[in-house]
Amino acid sequence: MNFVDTSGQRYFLHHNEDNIREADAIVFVYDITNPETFTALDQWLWTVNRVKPRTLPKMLIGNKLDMMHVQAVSASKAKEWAIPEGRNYS
Ligand SMILES: Nc1nc2c(ncn2[C@@H]2O[C@H](COP(=O)(O)OP(=O)(O)OP(=O)(O)O)[C@@H](O)[C@H]2O)c(=O)[nH]1
Ligand SMILES: [Mg+2]
Repeated sequence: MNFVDTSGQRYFLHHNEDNIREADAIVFVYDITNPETFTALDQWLWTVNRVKPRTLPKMLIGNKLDMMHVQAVSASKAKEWAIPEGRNYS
């Protein structure tokens, strides 16, 4: 199994289409202390959905759980994002 770690920077968004095309699953990771990383997910999802069938397995992970004391994106908000299309949230 190969894992491809892409840059989260917006500049690279459209430079990832080959990686996305070859993927069997996508893991979206955001930083629970940084709302911008959460709002950026929509653009990533849009790009993924544009090049792959919407049925591609997807998972959302909230990173930096050790920083819960400065959490800025609630788990319920993350679940709201994840659930509509059957995406898993961990
Ligand atoms: N406290 C804490 N810091 C973390 C955790 N994971 C990553 N970091 C820190 O967050 C910063 C960014 O981590 P990266 O792994 O570079 O993040 P990235 O999403 O790969 O960033 P790009 O590749 O630039 O898109 C670094 O300073 C890491 O040490 C975590 O679980 N907890
Ligand atoms: Mg990185």
